[in-house]
Amino acid sequence: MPDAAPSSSLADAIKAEAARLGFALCGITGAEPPPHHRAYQRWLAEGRAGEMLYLGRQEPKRGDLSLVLPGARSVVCVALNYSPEDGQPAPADEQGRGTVARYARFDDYHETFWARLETLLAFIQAQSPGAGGKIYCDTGPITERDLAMRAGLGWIGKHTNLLSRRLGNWFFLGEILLDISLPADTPETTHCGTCTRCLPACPTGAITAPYQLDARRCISYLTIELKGSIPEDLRPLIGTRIYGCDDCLAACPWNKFAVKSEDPAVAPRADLTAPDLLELLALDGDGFRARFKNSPIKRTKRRGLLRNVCIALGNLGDPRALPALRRAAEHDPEPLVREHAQWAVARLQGHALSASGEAVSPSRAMSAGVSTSDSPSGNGTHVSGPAYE
Ligand code: B12
Ligand code: SF4
Ligand code: SF4
Repeated sequence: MPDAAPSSSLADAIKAEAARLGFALCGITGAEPPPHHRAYQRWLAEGRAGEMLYLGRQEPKRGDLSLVLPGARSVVCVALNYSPEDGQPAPADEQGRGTVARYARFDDYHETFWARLETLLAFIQAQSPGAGGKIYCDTGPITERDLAMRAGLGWIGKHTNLLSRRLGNWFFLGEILLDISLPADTPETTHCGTCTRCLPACPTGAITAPYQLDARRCISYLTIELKGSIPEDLRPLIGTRIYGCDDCLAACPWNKFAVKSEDPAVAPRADLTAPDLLELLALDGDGFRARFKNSPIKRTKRRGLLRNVCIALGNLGDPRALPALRRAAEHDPEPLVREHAQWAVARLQGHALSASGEAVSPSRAMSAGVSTSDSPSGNGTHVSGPAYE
């Protein structure tokens, strides 16, 4: 697009349209490289991205937005609030239920979000004919939190997520890259102060220092992004979390300003909020596809979710899960599921023995071939957090 003076009336109109579309926040920044690109490069070089190899492939584009959209000039950043009513994470359930991160308790947000961003881009193009634009939300080669902070939406907290004085930290980010100039908003400054609550709240110690996340230890990575076997030393720390994790976010005191979202697109689905673990373990391929058709959980495929379910059942310590776990350990068609079911069986047997006064590690119980009663009267130890080891 030819040079033109940035139009503040267009910027105001975009923000009004974003609000009409249900975005809780909207701000604008220039298309210069994101401020923490060096930190991103270091993070990659240290191997902290684990198996998320796409993050390395995206590096050049993330550092130069004109490789994403030739002539990129501005970025419109928006936030979609998904704050639930209660302000607390769902408690780990004592009746054999798994914990799903809040953002995955409703239909896949990517589709809703994408459709609204398309409407917003069409609005911009109607106001500014010929403007080129590209939409992103989560999947693209841009560093969303960095850009959103520069657009004034909030600041990157020590847990590495963006938080806002108006919303706390329960919101998604989305962007429209544009090849037209728009007046930039004032970047937000950090307001974490001396607070460090999110660091010890992490069950696996994944936040290794303020603003530093080792994704390889993050339960969100382990339960969603990692395709293979979950490292054994981390399994007990995962508790009953079967898809994502919210602990560092839930610890943040700024959530007292969170406003419950009334958006029907993010209304929690009862069947996704605390699913029954044995019911999930019984799903075959068709059952999995039918149940998670519109849910973000389909991302893990059946094998990934059942892997997580086995870990949760092992951690719950209820021996009533043993028959189903033994069946999975022997007969599940997926080697990944069989391996995690074997781990869970061994762990439950270890629980049962230690409850009877004998200290036995799951691996010793496994190698000794120790068996235990499947009786529902078994006094299963309920385990649900980092303190249970
Ligand atoms: C890869 C990824 C992950 C990975 C890695 C997470 C991470 N922190 O990077 C995993 C799978 C672990 C993950 C988990 C989650 N994710 Co995620 N994820 C992404 C993705 C695709 C890329 C993130 C990225 O670039 N990481 C690179 C590394 C280097 O980033 P970093 O560790 O945060 O380091 C940066 C900062 O710390 C900063 N920095 C360094 N030093 C300093 C110093 C100061 C003072 C400051 C201010 C900043 C700063 O610079 C670094 C480079 O930018 C983005 C979407 C996108 N394209 O941006 C979504 C995104 C970040 N994820 C999101 C969400 C919701 C989550 C979860 C909450 C989901 C869940 N409940 O399970 C968790 C939160 C875990 C956590 N504590 O971060 C949202 C966050 C929304 C928000 N309000 O911030 C995003 C933006 C998706 C979206 N469009 O909404 N995610
Ligand atoms: S999402 Fe969970 S595991 Fe990941 S950094 Fe936050 S508290 Fe730790
Ligand atoms: S818990 Fe404290 S340190 Fe962590 S992000 Fe929130 S305000 Fe910042």
